[in-house]
Amino acid sequence: MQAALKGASKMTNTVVVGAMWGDESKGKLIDYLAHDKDVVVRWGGGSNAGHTVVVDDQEYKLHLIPAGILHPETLCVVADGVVLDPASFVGEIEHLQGRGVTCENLKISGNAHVVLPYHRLLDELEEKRKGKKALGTTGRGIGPAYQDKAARIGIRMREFVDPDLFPARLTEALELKNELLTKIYDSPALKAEDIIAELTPYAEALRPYVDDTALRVAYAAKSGKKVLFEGAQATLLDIDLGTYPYVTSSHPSAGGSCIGTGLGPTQIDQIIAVSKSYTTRVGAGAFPTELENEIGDLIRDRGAEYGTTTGRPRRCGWLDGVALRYSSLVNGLTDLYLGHMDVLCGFDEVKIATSYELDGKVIQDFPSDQARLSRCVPIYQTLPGWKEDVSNVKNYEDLPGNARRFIETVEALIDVPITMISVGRRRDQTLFRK
Ligand code: 2SA
Ligand code: MG
Repeated sequence: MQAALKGASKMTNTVVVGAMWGDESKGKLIDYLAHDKDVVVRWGGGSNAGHTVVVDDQEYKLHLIPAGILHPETLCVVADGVVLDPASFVGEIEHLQGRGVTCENLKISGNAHVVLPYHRLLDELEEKRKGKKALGTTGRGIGPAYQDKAARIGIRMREFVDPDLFPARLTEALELKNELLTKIYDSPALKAEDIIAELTPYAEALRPYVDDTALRVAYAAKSGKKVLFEGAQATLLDIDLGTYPYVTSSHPSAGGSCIGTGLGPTQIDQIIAVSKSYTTRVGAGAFPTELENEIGDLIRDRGAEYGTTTGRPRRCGWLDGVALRYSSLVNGLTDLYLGHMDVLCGFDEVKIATSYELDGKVIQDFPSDQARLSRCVPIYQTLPGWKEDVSNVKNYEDLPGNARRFIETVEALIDVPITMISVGRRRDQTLFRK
Protein backbone atom coordinates (compact mmCIF):
# COMPACT_ATOMS: atom_id res chain seq x y z
CA MET A 1 0.00 0.00 0.00
CA GLN A 2 1.14 3.60 -0.51
CA ALA A 3 1.47 6.53 1.85
CA ALA A 4 -0.69 9.64 1.32
CA LEU A 5 0.14 11.52 -1.85
CA LYS A 6 0.10 15.18 -2.74
CA GLY A 7 -1.45 16.38 -5.97
CA ALA A 8 -4.57 15.15 -7.64
CA SER A 9 -5.18 12.51 -10.23
CA LYS A 10 -6.46 13.52 -13.65
CA MET A 11 -9.10 10.77 -13.26
CA THR A 12 -10.54 8.62 -16.07
CA ASN A 13 -12.20 6.26 -13.78
CA THR A 14 -14.86 4.36 -15.67
CA VAL A 15 -17.93 2.45 -14.57
CA VAL A 16 -19.46 -0.25 -16.78
CA VAL A 17 -23.01 -1.34 -16.03
CA GLY A 18 -25.55 -3.59 -17.66
CA ALA A 19 -28.30 -1.40 -19.06
CA MET A 20 -31.23 -3.78 -18.73
CA TRP A 21 -31.72 -7.24 -17.12
CA GLY A 22 -28.24 -8.66 -17.58
CA ASP A 23 -26.25 -10.69 -20.07
CA GLU A 24 -25.48 -7.68 -22.24
CA SER A 25 -21.93 -8.95 -22.83
CA LYS A 26 -20.34 -6.52 -20.42
CA GLY A 27 -17.35 -8.87 -20.23
CA LYS A 28 -16.26 -8.01 -23.75
CA LEU A 29 -16.27 -4.27 -23.10
CA ILE A 30 -14.61 -4.67 -19.71
CA ASP A 31 -11.87 -6.78 -21.26
CA TYR A 32 -11.35 -4.12 -23.92
CA LEU A 33 -11.31 -1.19 -21.45
CA ALA A 34 -9.10 -3.05 -18.96
CA HIS A 35 -6.07 -2.88 -21.24
CA ASP A 36 -5.30 0.71 -20.31
CA LYS A 37 -6.60 0.64 -16.74
CA ASP A 38 -4.43 -0.04 -13.73
CA VAL A 39 -7.14 -1.37 -11.46
CA VAL A 40 -10.34 -3.31 -12.19
CA VAL A 41 -12.90 -3.51 -9.40
CA ARG A 42 -15.87 -5.80 -9.08
CA TRP A 43 -18.25 -4.13 -6.64
CA GLY A 44 -21.26 -6.39 -6.13
CA GLY A 45 -23.09 -9.63 -6.71
CA GLY A 46 -21.54 -13.05 -6.45
CA SER A 47 -21.33 -16.19 -8.50
CA ASN A 48 -24.77 -15.37 -9.93
CA ALA A 49 -22.85 -13.31 -12.49
CA GLY A 50 -21.22 -14.74 -15.55
CA HIS A 51 -18.96 -12.96 -17.97
CA THR A 52 -17.73 -14.61 -21.12
CA VAL A 53 -14.61 -13.07 -22.60
CA VAL A 54 -13.19 -14.26 -25.91
CA VAL A 55 -9.49 -13.59 -26.51
CA ASP A 56 -7.78 -15.02 -29.60
CA ASP A 57 -10.61 -17.53 -30.00
CA GLN A 58 -10.06 -18.70 -26.41
CA GLU A 59 -13.20 -18.44 -24.32
CA TYR A 60 -12.99 -17.61 -20.60
CA LYS A 61 -16.07 -17.87 -18.38
CA LEU A 62 -15.71 -15.78 -15.26
CA HIS A 63 -18.17 -15.52 -12.40
CA LEU A 64 -16.49 -13.74 -9.52
CA ILE A 65 -13.02 -12.80 -10.67
CA PRO A 66 -12.90 -9.47 -12.54
CA ALA A 67 -12.32 -9.83 -16.28
CA GLY A 68 -9.25 -7.60 -15.82
CA ILE A 69 -7.47 -10.76 -14.70
CA LEU A 70 -6.65 -11.51 -18.33
CA HIS A 71 -4.33 -8.47 -18.29
CA PRO A 72 -1.38 -9.55 -16.15
CA GLU A 73 -0.35 -6.05 -15.03
CA THR A 74 -3.82 -5.05 -13.85
CA LEU A 75 -4.71 -5.05 -10.16
CA CYS A 76 -8.01 -6.95 -9.81
CA VAL A 77 -10.13 -6.18 -6.79
CA VAL A 78 -13.14 -8.00 -5.39
CA ALA A 79 -14.62 -5.27 -3.24
CA ASP A 80 -16.68 -5.09 -0.06
CA GLY A 81 -20.08 -5.37 -1.76
CA VAL A 82 -19.41 -8.78 -3.29
CA VAL A 83 -20.72 -11.97 -1.70
CA LEU A 84 -18.10 -14.60 -2.31
CA ASP A 85 -18.66 -18.32 -2.61
CA PRO A 86 -15.31 -19.81 -1.54
CA ALA A 87 -15.50 -23.07 -3.49
CA SER A 88 -16.59 -21.30 -6.64
CA PHE A 89 -13.87 -18.66 -6.26
CA VAL A 90 -11.08 -21.16 -5.66
CA GLY A 91 -12.34 -23.20 -8.63
CA GLU A 92 -12.10 -20.12 -10.81
CA ILE A 93 -8.57 -19.31 -9.66
CA GLU A 94 -7.48 -22.91 -10.37
CA HIS A 95 -9.17 -22.90 -13.76
CA LEU A 96 -7.43 -19.65 -14.77
CA GLN A 97 -4.05 -20.79 -13.45
CA GLY A 98 -4.46 -24.07 -15.34
CA ARG A 99 -4.77 -22.02 -18.52
CA GLY A 100 -1.66 -19.99 -17.77
CA VAL A 101 -3.39 -16.89 -16.37
CA THR A 102 -1.60 -15.45 -13.35
CA CYS A 103 -3.72 -14.46 -10.34
CA GLU A 104 -0.94 -12.67 -8.46
CA ASN A 105 -2.62 -9.30 -8.82
CA LEU A 106 -5.92 -10.43 -7.38
CA LYS A 107 -7.12 -8.94 -4.07
CA ILE A 108 -10.26 -9.71 -2.10
CA SER A 109 -11.71 -7.25 0.40
CA GLY A 110 -11.64 -8.51 3.97
CA ASN A 111 -15.10 -6.91 4.22
CA ALA A 112 -16.68 -8.97 1.43
CA HIS A 113 -19.23 -11.42 2.79
CA VAL A 114 -18.97 -15.17 2.44
CA VAL A 115 -21.69 -17.25 0.79
CA LEU A 116 -21.99 -20.27 3.06
CA PRO A 117 -23.54 -23.66 2.25
CA TYR A 118 -26.72 -22.75 4.13
CA HIS A 119 -27.20 -19.67 1.94
CA ARG A 120 -27.42 -21.82 -1.18
CA LEU A 121 -29.70 -24.26 0.58
CA LEU A 122 -32.00 -21.50 1.83
CA ASP A 123 -32.09 -19.90 -1.64
CA GLU A 124 -33.28 -23.21 -3.07
CA LEU A 125 -35.76 -23.95 -0.27
CA GLU A 126 -37.24 -20.45 -0.39
CA GLU A 127 -37.75 -20.65 -4.16
CA LYS A 128 -39.53 -23.99 -3.66
CA ARG A 129 -41.66 -22.53 -0.88
CA LYS A 130 -42.70 -19.66 -3.13
CA GLY A 131 -43.84 -22.11 -5.80
CA LYS A 132 -45.49 -20.22 -8.65
CA LYS A 133 -44.30 -16.94 -7.14
CA ALA A 134 -40.63 -17.99 -7.30
CA LEU A 135 -38.24 -15.27 -8.47
CA GLY A 136 -36.24 -17.59 -10.69
CA THR A 137 -33.01 -16.89 -8.81
CA THR A 138 -29.73 -18.36 -9.97
CA GLY A 139 -29.73 -20.55 -6.83
CA ARG A 140 -26.29 -19.33 -5.82
CA GLY A 141 -27.29 -18.23 -2.30
CA ILE A 142 -27.15 -14.53 -3.16
CA GLY A 143 -30.35 -13.30 -1.47
CA PRO A 144 -29.75 -15.20 1.81
CA ALA A 145 -26.11 -14.01 1.96
CA TYR A 146 -27.11 -10.34 1.52
CA GLN A 147 -29.93 -10.89 4.03
CA ASP A 148 -27.36 -11.88 6.66
CA LYS A 149 -25.15 -8.95 5.73
CA ALA A 150 -28.02 -6.48 6.22
CA ALA A 151 -29.04 -8.22 9.45
CA ARG A 152 -25.41 -7.86 10.62
CA ILE A 153 -24.99 -11.57 11.22
CA GLY A 154 -22.96 -12.36 8.09
CA ILE A 155 -19.40 -13.66 8.06
CA ARG A 156 -16.83 -11.54 6.26
CA MET A 157 -13.76 -12.72 4.39
CA ARG A 158 -11.38 -11.50 7.06
CA GLU A 159 -13.13 -13.65 9.67
CA PHE A 160 -13.46 -16.55 7.27
CA VAL A 161 -9.73 -16.85 6.66
CA ASP A 162 -8.88 -16.51 10.37
CA PRO A 163 -8.89 -20.00 11.95
CA ASP A 164 -9.21 -18.41 15.41
CA LEU A 165 -12.43 -16.64 14.46
CA PHE A 166 -14.28 -18.63 11.81
CA PRO A 167 -15.33 -21.75 13.80
CA ALA A 168 -16.93 -19.70 16.58
CA ARG A 169 -18.62 -17.28 14.15
CA LEU A 170 -19.99 -20.13 12.07
CA THR A 171 -21.25 -22.09 15.07
CA GLU A 172 -23.06 -18.99 16.33
CA ALA A 173 -24.60 -18.19 12.92
CA LEU A 174 -25.63 -21.77 12.32
CA GLU A 175 -27.76 -21.90 15.48
CA LEU A 176 -30.18 -19.43 13.95
CA LYS A 177 -30.02 -21.01 10.48
CA ASN A 178 -30.80 -24.44 11.88
CA GLU A 179 -33.90 -23.01 13.55
CA LEU A 180 -35.00 -21.75 10.13
CA LEU A 181 -34.07 -24.93 8.30
CA THR A 182 -35.82 -27.28 10.68
CA LYS A 183 -38.84 -25.21 11.78
CA ILE A 184 -39.75 -23.27 8.65
CA TYR A 185 -38.44 -25.42 5.83
CA ASP A 186 -38.68 -28.84 7.43
CA SER A 187 -35.14 -29.58 6.35
CA PRO A 188 -32.46 -31.39 8.43
CA ALA A 189 -30.14 -29.30 10.61
CA LEU A 190 -26.57 -28.78 9.40
CA LYS A 191 -23.52 -29.57 11.51
CA ALA A 192 -20.99 -26.81 12.14
CA GLU A 193 -18.06 -29.24 12.14
CA ASP A 194 -19.01 -30.53 8.66
CA ILE A 195 -19.12 -27.02 7.22
CA ILE A 196 -15.85 -26.05 8.91
CA ALA A 197 -14.11 -29.17 7.58
CA GLU A 198 -15.49 -28.58 4.08
CA LEU A 199 -14.50 -24.92 3.95
CA THR A 200 -11.12 -24.87 5.75
CA PRO A 201 -9.10 -25.77 2.63
CA TYR A 202 -10.79 -22.90 0.75
CA ALA A 203 -10.10 -20.48 3.60
CA GLU A 204 -6.43 -21.43 3.43
CA ALA A 205 -6.32 -21.04 -0.33
CA LEU A 206 -7.96 -17.60 -0.17
CA ARG A 207 -6.05 -16.16 2.81
CA PRO A 208 -3.19 -14.67 0.73
CA TYR A 209 -5.64 -12.68 -1.39
CA VAL A 210 -7.46 -10.93 1.48
CA ASP A 211 -6.62 -7.26 1.80
CA ASP A 212 -7.87 -3.77 2.73
CA THR A 213 -8.97 -3.17 -0.83
CA ALA A 214 -10.83 0.15 -0.36
CA LEU A 215 -7.63 1.83 0.79
CA ARG A 216 -5.64 0.19 -1.95
CA VAL A 217 -8.08 1.47 -4.61
CA ALA A 218 -8.25 4.94 -3.05
CA TYR A 219 -4.46 5.28 -3.00
CA ALA A 220 -4.14 3.96 -6.52
CA ALA A 221 -6.66 6.50 -7.83
CA LYS A 222 -5.11 9.34 -5.83
CA SER A 223 -1.73 8.63 -7.39
CA GLY A 224 -3.22 8.96 -10.88
CA LYS A 225 -3.90 5.32 -11.66
CA LYS A 226 -6.98 4.56 -13.71
CA VAL A 227 -9.76 2.49 -12.25
CA LEU A 228 -12.40 0.46 -14.06
CA PHE A 229 -15.51 -0.64 -12.21
CA GLU A 230 -16.84 -3.88 -13.53
CA GLY A 231 -20.60 -4.20 -13.11
CA ALA A 232 -22.30 -7.55 -12.65
CA GLN A 233 -25.98 -8.16 -13.37
CA ALA A 234 -27.70 -4.98 -14.53
CA THR A 235 -29.63 -1.83 -13.71
CA LEU A 236 -33.14 -3.29 -13.87
CA LEU A 237 -32.02 -5.97 -11.38
CA ASP A 238 -30.90 -3.33 -8.84
CA ILE A 239 -32.61 -3.89 -5.49
CA ASP A 240 -33.78 -0.25 -5.37
CA LEU A 241 -33.91 0.98 -8.97
CA GLY A 242 -34.88 -2.34 -10.55
CA THR A 243 -38.10 -4.24 -11.07
CA TYR A 244 -38.54 -5.26 -7.41
CA PRO A 245 -39.14 -7.95 -6.19
CA TYR A 246 -37.80 -9.59 -9.38
CA VAL A 247 -34.33 -8.24 -8.77
CA THR A 248 -31.08 -9.37 -7.26
CA SER A 249 -30.07 -8.29 -3.74
CA SER A 250 -27.26 -5.87 -4.60
CA HIS A 251 -26.75 -2.53 -6.37
CA PRO A 252 -25.67 -3.24 -9.96
CA SER A 253 -26.51 0.31 -11.13
CA ALA A 254 -23.72 2.90 -11.46
CA GLY A 255 -24.23 4.39 -7.99
CA GLY A 256 -23.42 1.01 -6.47
CA SER A 257 -19.87 1.23 -7.79
CA CYS A 258 -18.95 3.73 -5.07
CA ILE A 259 -20.25 1.67 -2.18
CA GLY A 260 -17.39 0.01 -0.36
CA THR A 261 -14.89 0.23 -3.19
CA GLY A 262 -12.71 3.17 -2.13
CA LEU A 263 -13.72 5.78 -4.72
CA GLY A 264 -16.32 8.47 -4.16
CA PRO A 265 -18.79 9.71 -6.81
CA THR A 266 -16.70 12.79 -7.66
CA GLN A 267 -13.91 10.55 -8.90
CA ILE A 268 -15.88 8.88 -11.64
CA ASP A 269 -15.82 10.56 -15.01
CA GLN A 270 -17.25 7.99 -17.37
CA ILE A 271 -20.29 5.74 -17.00
CA ILE A 272 -20.93 3.34 -19.84
CA ALA A 273 -23.94 1.06 -20.04
CA VAL A 274 -23.99 -1.98 -22.24
CA SER A 275 -27.19 -2.93 -24.04
CA LYS A 276 -28.00 -5.45 -26.70
CA SER A 277 -29.85 -4.28 -29.77
CA TYR A 278 -32.75 -6.36 -28.46
CA THR A 279 -33.78 -7.22 -24.90
CA THR A 280 -33.47 -10.38 -22.81
CA ARG A 281 -34.38 -11.41 -19.31
CA VAL A 282 -33.83 -14.55 -17.25
CA GLY A 283 -35.95 -15.39 -14.26
CA ALA A 284 -39.47 -14.17 -13.58
CA GLY A 285 -40.89 -10.63 -13.71
CA ALA A 286 -42.58 -8.29 -16.15
CA PHE A 287 -41.01 -7.90 -19.59
CA PRO A 288 -43.21 -5.74 -21.84
CA THR A 289 -41.41 -6.36 -25.15
CA GLU A 290 -41.04 -10.14 -24.69
CA LEU A 291 -41.72 -12.11 -27.89
CA GLU A 292 -43.14 -15.51 -27.09
CA ASN A 293 -43.18 -16.45 -30.75
CA GLU A 294 -40.91 -17.47 -33.62
CA ILE A 295 -39.17 -14.07 -33.68
CA GLY A 296 -38.21 -14.47 -30.00
CA ASP A 297 -37.04 -18.03 -30.73
CA LEU A 298 -34.97 -16.82 -33.68
CA ILE A 299 -33.27 -14.14 -31.58
CA ARG A 300 -32.51 -16.76 -28.88
CA ASP A 301 -31.00 -19.16 -31.43
CA ARG A 302 -28.96 -16.56 -33.28
CA GLY A 303 -27.77 -14.82 -30.15
CA ALA A 304 -27.12 -18.10 -28.23
CA GLU A 305 -29.24 -16.63 -25.46
CA TYR A 306 -28.62 -19.15 -22.68
CA GLY A 307 -27.26 -18.19 -19.23
CA THR A 308 -23.52 -18.35 -18.62
CA THR A 309 -24.11 -19.27 -15.00
CA THR A 310 -27.18 -21.47 -15.09
CA GLY A 311 -27.57 -22.41 -18.77
CA ARG A 312 -31.19 -21.24 -18.63
CA PRO A 313 -32.79 -20.13 -21.92
CA ARG A 314 -33.26 -16.37 -21.81
CA ARG A 315 -36.57 -14.68 -22.58
CA CYS A 316 -36.09 -12.53 -25.71
CA GLY A 317 -37.85 -9.51 -27.19
CA TRP A 318 -37.43 -6.28 -29.16
CA LEU A 319 -35.30 -3.49 -27.78
CA ASP A 320 -37.19 -1.75 -24.99
CA GLY A 321 -36.33 1.90 -25.52
CA VAL A 322 -38.51 2.97 -22.58
CA ALA A 323 -36.50 0.79 -20.19
CA LEU A 324 -33.26 1.89 -21.83
CA ARG A 325 -34.14 5.56 -21.40
CA TYR A 326 -34.87 4.94 -17.71
CA SER A 327 -31.57 3.14 -17.33
CA SER A 328 -29.72 5.99 -19.08
CA LEU A 329 -31.27 8.51 -16.72
CA VAL A 330 -30.80 6.71 -13.43
CA ASN A 331 -27.23 5.71 -14.21
CA GLY A 332 -26.25 9.19 -15.43
CA LEU A 333 -24.71 7.63 -18.50
CA THR A 334 -21.97 9.27 -20.50
CA ASP A 335 -21.95 6.55 -23.18
CA LEU A 336 -23.94 3.60 -24.41
CA TYR A 337 -22.29 0.52 -25.90
CA LEU A 338 -24.76 -1.20 -28.20
CA GLY A 339 -24.05 -4.85 -28.81
CA HIS A 340 -25.26 -7.89 -30.72
CA MET A 341 -25.90 -5.92 -33.92
CA ASP A 342 -24.88 -9.06 -35.85
CA VAL A 343 -27.72 -11.03 -34.22
CA LEU A 344 -30.34 -8.57 -35.38
CA CYS A 345 -29.51 -8.80 -39.08
CA GLY A 346 -31.73 -10.71 -41.51
CA PHE A 347 -35.10 -9.38 -40.34
CA ASP A 348 -37.38 -7.56 -42.81
CA GLU A 349 -38.19 -5.10 -40.09
CA VAL A 350 -37.00 -4.43 -36.57
CA LYS A 351 -38.80 -2.73 -33.71
CA ILE A 352 -38.00 -0.46 -30.80
CA ALA A 353 -40.49 0.25 -27.99
CA THR A 354 -40.63 4.03 -27.67
CA SER A 355 -43.51 4.37 -25.17
CA TYR A 356 -45.99 2.15 -23.33
CA GLU A 357 -49.71 2.05 -22.98
CA LEU A 358 -50.69 1.71 -19.34
CA ASP A 359 -54.37 1.44 -18.38
CA GLY A 360 -55.46 3.21 -21.57
CA LYS A 361 -52.92 6.04 -21.31
CA VAL A 362 -49.71 6.48 -23.28
CA ILE A 363 -46.72 6.89 -20.97
CA GLN A 364 -43.12 7.77 -21.82
CA ASP A 365 -41.46 6.81 -18.54
CA PHE A 366 -40.65 3.34 -17.27
CA PRO A 367 -42.59 2.27 -14.15
CA SER A 368 -40.07 0.17 -12.24
CA ASP A 369 -42.63 -1.59 -10.04
CA GLN A 370 -43.89 -5.00 -11.02
CA ALA A 371 -47.58 -4.13 -10.62
CA ARG A 372 -47.61 -1.30 -13.17
CA LEU A 373 -44.92 -2.68 -15.46
CA SER A 374 -46.80 -5.96 -15.88
CA ARG A 375 -49.78 -4.00 -17.28
CA CYS A 376 -47.70 -2.04 -19.79
CA VAL A 377 -48.12 -2.74 -23.49
CA PRO A 378 -45.27 -1.51 -25.67
CA ILE A 379 -45.85 0.98 -28.47
CA TYR A 380 -43.30 0.30 -31.20
CA GLN A 381 -41.46 2.27 -33.81
CA THR A 382 -40.89 -0.08 -36.75
CA LEU A 383 -37.76 0.34 -38.84
CA PRO A 384 -36.58 -1.45 -41.97
CA GLY A 385 -34.16 -4.30 -41.22
CA TRP A 386 -30.84 -5.09 -42.86
CA LYS A 387 -29.88 -8.34 -44.57
CA GLU A 388 -26.15 -7.81 -44.91
CA ASP A 389 -23.85 -9.65 -42.54
CA VAL A 390 -22.24 -6.99 -40.35
CA SER A 391 -19.84 -9.20 -38.41
CA ASN A 392 -16.80 -8.18 -40.47
CA VAL A 393 -17.55 -4.48 -40.69
CA LYS A 394 -14.68 -2.41 -39.26
CA ASN A 395 -16.00 1.17 -39.51
CA TYR A 396 -19.30 2.66 -38.46
CA GLU A 397 -19.75 4.27 -41.89
CA ASP A 398 -19.56 0.84 -43.53
CA LEU A 399 -22.57 -0.52 -41.66
CA PRO A 400 -25.72 -0.90 -43.81
CA GLY A 401 -27.76 2.32 -43.84
CA ASN A 402 -30.67 0.65 -42.04
CA ALA A 403 -28.38 -0.56 -39.25
CA ARG A 404 -27.06 2.97 -38.79
CA ARG A 405 -30.60 4.29 -38.82
CA PHE A 406 -31.50 1.83 -36.06
CA ILE A 407 -28.52 2.94 -33.96
CA GLU A 408 -29.23 6.63 -34.46
CA THR A 409 -32.92 6.11 -33.59
CA VAL A 410 -31.92 4.51 -30.27
CA GLU A 411 -29.45 7.30 -29.62
CA ALA A 412 -32.08 10.00 -30.17
CA LEU A 413 -34.52 8.16 -27.94
CA ILE A 414 -32.18 7.97 -24.94
CA ASP A 415 -30.22 11.17 -25.58
CA VAL A 416 -26.90 9.47 -24.81
CA PRO A 417 -24.15 8.98 -27.40
CA ILE A 418 -23.70 5.43 -28.64
CA THR A 419 -19.94 5.47 -28.89
CA MET A 420 -19.23 1.77 -29.33
CA ILE A 421 -21.02 -0.93 -31.28
CA SER A 422 -20.38 -4.64 -31.17
CA VAL A 423 -20.85 -6.82 -34.25
CA GLY A 424 -19.54 -10.10 -32.84
CA ARG A 425 -18.00 -11.76 -29.83
CA ARG A 426 -14.31 -11.24 -30.61
CA ARG A 427 -12.30 -8.27 -29.34
CA ASP A 428 -11.77 -7.00 -32.90
CA GLN A 429 -15.49 -7.00 -33.71
CA THR A 430 -16.07 -3.59 -32.14
CA LEU A 431 -16.75 -0.29 -33.92
CA PHE A 432 -15.96 3.10 -32.39
CA ARG A 433 -17.73 6.34 -33.17
CA LYS A 434 -15.80 8.98 -31.20
P1 2SA B 1 -30.25 -13.96 -7.68
O1 2SA B 1 -29.68 -15.33 -7.95
O2 2SA B 1 -30.85 -13.84 -6.31
O3 2SA B 1 -29.30 -12.85 -8.00
O4 2SA B 1 -31.49 -13.83 -8.72
C1 2SA B 1 -32.43 -12.77 -8.63
C2 2SA B 1 -32.85 -12.28 -10.00
O5 2SA B 1 -31.70 -11.72 -10.66
C3 2SA B 1 -31.51 -12.36 -11.91
N1 2SA B 1 -30.10 -12.52 -12.18
C4 2SA B 1 -29.57 -12.45 -13.42
N2 2SA B 1 -30.11 -12.13 -14.61
C5 2SA B 1 -29.29 -12.16 -15.68
N3 2SA B 1 -27.99 -12.52 -15.64
C6 2SA B 1 -27.46 -12.89 -14.44
N4 2SA B 1 -26.28 -13.45 -14.31
C7 2SA B 1 -25.73 -14.41 -15.23
C8 2SA B 1 -24.85 -13.64 -16.16
C9 2SA B 1 -26.85 -15.13 -16.01
C10 2SA B 1 -26.84 -16.60 -16.04
O6 2SA B 1 -24.42 -12.54 -15.77
O7 2SA B 1 -24.56 -14.13 -17.25
O8 2SA B 1 -25.81 -17.18 -16.25
O9 2SA B 1 -27.93 -17.18 -15.93
C11 2SA B 1 -28.22 -12.79 -13.28
N5 2SA B 1 -27.95 -13.01 -11.97
C12 2SA B 1 -29.11 -12.82 -11.32
C13 2SA B 1 -32.16 -13.72 -11.73
O10 2SA B 1 -32.49 -14.31 -12.97
C14 2SA B 1 -33.37 -13.38 -10.91
O11 2SA B 1 -34.36 -12.84 -11.75
MG1 MG C 1 -23.63 -12.36 -18.28
